[in-house]
Amino acid sequence: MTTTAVQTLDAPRLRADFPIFEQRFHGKPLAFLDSAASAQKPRAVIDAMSTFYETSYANVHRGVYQLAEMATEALEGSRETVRGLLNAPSAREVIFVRNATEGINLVAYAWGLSNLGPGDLVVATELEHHSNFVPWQYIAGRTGAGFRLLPVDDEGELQLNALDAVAAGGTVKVVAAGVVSNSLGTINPVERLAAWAHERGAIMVADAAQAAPHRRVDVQALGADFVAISAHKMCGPSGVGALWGRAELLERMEPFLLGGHMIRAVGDERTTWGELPHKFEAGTAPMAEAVGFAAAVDYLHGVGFDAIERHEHELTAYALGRLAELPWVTAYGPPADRRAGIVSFNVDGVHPHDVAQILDFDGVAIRAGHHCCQPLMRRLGVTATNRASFYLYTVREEIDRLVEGLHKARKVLA
Ligand code: 7TS
Repeated sequence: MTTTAVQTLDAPRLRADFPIFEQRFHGKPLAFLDSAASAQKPRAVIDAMSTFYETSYANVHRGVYQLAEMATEALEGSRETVRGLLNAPSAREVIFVRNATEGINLVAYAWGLSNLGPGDLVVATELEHHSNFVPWQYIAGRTGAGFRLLPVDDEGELQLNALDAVAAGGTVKVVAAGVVSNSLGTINPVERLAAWAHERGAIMVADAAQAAPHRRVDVQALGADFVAISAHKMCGPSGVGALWGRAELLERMEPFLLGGHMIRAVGDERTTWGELPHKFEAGTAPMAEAVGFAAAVDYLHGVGFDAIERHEHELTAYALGRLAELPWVTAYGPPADRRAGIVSFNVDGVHPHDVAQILDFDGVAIRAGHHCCQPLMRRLGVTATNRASFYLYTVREEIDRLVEGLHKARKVLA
């Protein structure tokens, strides 16, 4: 007889790993419902970075002395950990960048400037975060290529049946889409978009910044050509992220940033580029940050991605259910079974910033604004929303405190 173990997680126990929860805000315990903006850090990540600074710190890929070799090993070991996280075929294809935004800019500049021109099209989506929208709009503009948007329906799900119409009249060269929407939590069918892109000879650029913290991101299963993530959204430090790209594309691309470390030989007239990944890693690497990133990945593996996904799904269903009890709240986005742990909503007659302010007095932290998705806000017919987002340390009681706060906000402000 075979049994399938159902992976679960114990959020109250995991909270003890995160020093931030020891602190009070306005005299209240912290209900941190803004992990989609950036996640909190477990002690394991903070300690890994401190230990690196205390025992193994020197600049990498330069020194011949033992300490420099230790630092280089730490950086390259971290790269291997990120490779494993993404199931990338080779660590050469994993480039450390500052964040997902920089990773996408790298592709837009280094691939886009050389490969786009008049008659070509870049197809992004109405759901995109500005990070996977503005670089493409800009590079399309600079190269004379067209920039088109795949629309969403009223629930914020991509309308794949509009793809061919969106692509009419041009040669699609780039399809740029997020794996999970940061505003609505929508989980996008990137595998299908990638197949559609490849049928047309286009590249697929997947923004996995909001997916990688919460679910397994397997670059080979996604079928994308480039995938960008940020460490800070997945319990890692700020200042580091990763771009995965197919080696055959990266090898043919011009560099993005230029300077130290990324060269093979510098002549007075002309310079040749180093091997992957170094060609795309100009300057001193984010060494301690990469070590923290790897510690975060190890931490998440320890908790288990299946357990994280299940936990968030339960919280999302619970939150949507609680919000549905409030006739004066409008929630946006698809049903709980088709989204990650993100809930966007508005309280009738109250500006989202005022709602967030009232909640803050009770120690409840949510985000209010356009969430770097102005095109999506226009599509939804709003200028801003409130957004609560959940992670492995979120407990139901925090959602109850959110709902209590909404009652209060309505009473005081509506
Ligand atoms: N892509 C998505 C889907 C995101 O959610 C974000 C950040 C980014 C890209 C950019 O990440 P960065 O690390 O390069 O800044 N999203 C948010 C958010 O939802 N609230 O604050 C930042």
